Parts: sequence; C-alpha cells; structure tokens
Amino acid sequence: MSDIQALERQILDAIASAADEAALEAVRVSVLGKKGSVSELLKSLGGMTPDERKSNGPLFNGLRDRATAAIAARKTALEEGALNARLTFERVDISLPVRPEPVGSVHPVSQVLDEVTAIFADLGFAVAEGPDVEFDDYNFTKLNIPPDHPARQMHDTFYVAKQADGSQHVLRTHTSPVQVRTMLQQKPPIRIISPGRTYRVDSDATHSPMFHQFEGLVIDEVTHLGHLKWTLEEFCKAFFEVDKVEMRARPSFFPFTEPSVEWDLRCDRSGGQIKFGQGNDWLELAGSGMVHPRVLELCGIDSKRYQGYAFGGGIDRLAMLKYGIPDIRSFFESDLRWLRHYGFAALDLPTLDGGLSR
Ligand code: FA5
Repeated sequence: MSDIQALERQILDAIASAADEAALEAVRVSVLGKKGSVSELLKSLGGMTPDERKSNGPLFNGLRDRATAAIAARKTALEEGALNARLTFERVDISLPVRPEPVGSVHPVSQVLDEVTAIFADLGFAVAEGPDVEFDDYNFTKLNIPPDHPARQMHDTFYVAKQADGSQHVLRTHTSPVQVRTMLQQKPPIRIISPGRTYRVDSDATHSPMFHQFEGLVIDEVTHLGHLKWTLEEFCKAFFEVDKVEMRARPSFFPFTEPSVEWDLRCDRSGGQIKFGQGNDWLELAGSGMVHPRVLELCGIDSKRYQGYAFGGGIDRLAMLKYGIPDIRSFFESDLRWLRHYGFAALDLPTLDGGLSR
C-alpha cells in the first residue's frame, strides 16, 4: 500500500469514527486546514518538477476531494442523528392529562379599571395617560389652584423633594392633571378618559394613601351639562349592569370647573344589598363640571370658542360598591386567599358585548 493510500485509509477511519460534530471539525482541520495533512501535500506540489507534479497532482487532488466528500457525508449523518435524538427527547405525549388550571387571577381594582375603560371606549372616548410623579404646576396651578390657594388644602399632598432648578413635583393627588397634559398636546375636539393611580395622605376604611381615579374630559364648541349627565347615566347603566338609573345633581366646588356638580345615584340599601334605580338612598358617584375658562386659557385653548365638561371618580370605591368589598385597605394587603375569593379569571377581559363581570 502506497503512502498516499495509507494516509487516505487513516483519514477515512478518523472521519468515520468522529463521534460528534466537534470531533469531525477537529478531523477536518487536521486534514484540510491550513496546516492539515492534505493541505501540506498540495502545498508540496509547488516544489516538485513538472513530471512529479503531473503524476502526484491528480493523486493529491483526488485525496482532497474524497476527504471533503467523506467529511460532508459524515456531517449530514451526525446532524440527522442529533435531530433524531432531540425529537425523541423532546417528544410530547399528548395522551397525558392536562395541567391544572392556572391559579393567577385579576385584582378587582384592575378589573374595574378595565371595565371603566371598556365602557368609555364604547362611548367614543380615547384613553389618555399621565405620570404618577407630576409637576406641581399641572396638578394644581394650571387647574386654577395657584400656590397658597386655600383649595390646595383639600388635597393632602405627598410632596417630592425640590429639583435642583427649584421646580416642585408631587405624587399626583388626582387624575385631573391628565386634562392639562391633553389640552397642552391636542387641539379640540377632545374626548378622553384617563384611569390611573393617585395619592393622598389619607388612610381609613374608605380612604387609602394610594388609590385609583378615572378622569373624563370633553372639549368642543357645543358640549353642555346635559351631555355630561347623559354620559354619566350611560356609564352607570353599563357599569352596574342595570336598565335604569336615576341621578341627582348637587352643587359643589372644584377650582377647575364652573359650575361644579357632584352626582349621586338613587339606590336601595335595605336587605344588605344595593339595588340601583329604586329606594330612597343616594350614592356619591363623581365630581364634575364645565371646564373653567381660566383652565382652558392656561392650557392654550380659546375659551371664547371652546367649552366642555370634565368628571372624575374613585375606581376603588366603585369596586367596593360593585363587588361588595367593605374595607378599601384589603385591596392592598396582598392576601392571596382574599384575591382568590374576589379575583377574576385572567383571560376574561371585560367587554360590553361579552359582559363586564363574569
Ligand atoms: C377630585 O379628585 C377631582 N379631581 C374630581 C373632578 C374631576 C372634579 C374633574 C371635577 C372635574 P375628589 O377629591 O372628590 O375630586 O375625589 C374624587 C373621588 O376620588 C372621590 O369621590 C372618591 O371616590 C375618590 N377618593 C378621594 N380620596 C380617596 C382616598 N384617599 N382613597 C380612595 N378614594 C378616594
């Protein structure tokens, strides 16, 4: 057996016994790499006489071609082997019983937030958002509550340390600054709903330091208090899932609306249950009013041409009412047993067509 034949035998044996792709790659480098045995042979052709080259050239090239083909074939075989091994390992036995239902559930506050959003979206309101840490200017001043105005005392505010430039931030005390942000960014007509977190220094069975509000704002050239009343009535019917509601308006005061109105809902609390549209009890629903012309001007909107209404209410309070939760603090105690009792199925998103609370 010639040296070339012996080398070929040795190479083909090494290829055949490479157990995986890494071992095969090592064989390839030792044969066909820059300093590989066959590469060295091919390089040696350069130093041969023309006659030697004529006889050795086809031998060396033939060896290179056969080694290349053998490596490719082995590579394919190894890849197929690896794939088959993976398929066997990762096989799914579809005859096994299904896993138990996931235990996660939706918090009642998130549920009500989604319900409120779904109802107003259906009435044509777009969702707007603002940050929890808000400029004092947007939370108060541009809402017609200048510094030192007594109305600031109505909100027990969490103040954030002053910035280096002297500007003041607060944890927003209501969602009304989203009105400001929207009016500064958009030209009328405006119709937005903004649900979100709010903060006040306050804590008892019906007050939480962190709670949730929803804010509505409509600005155009013709909107009036009648539209506001109709909108809130439609909201209540959809939210409480009843055909009829009766609302009562009470004069109120908010510096950013004029006139300001608070709305109550007729209900019957006898028998430990709450029923809407009947009885002699009244339930506080939301604060509202026609947007104060001064707020429009502070937000760059021509108050001679445009007008509109705004309203705001408490999401946690709505959740307590609708789902019979007596103490607001239980929302934030992170008690899993409580959540399993009051929580909602994770994939049942509230929609008006599909039902709000299932
Ligand atoms: C406001 O916050 C006004 N921004 C609402 C408004 C918007 C009026 C637009 C006019 C136009 P008020 O302070 O009343 O109003 O709060 C609104 C609701 O938030 C209350 O009715 C109550 O449901 C809820 N709320 C207030 N403080 C707390 C608290 N500490 N914990 C839970 N809910 C609260």
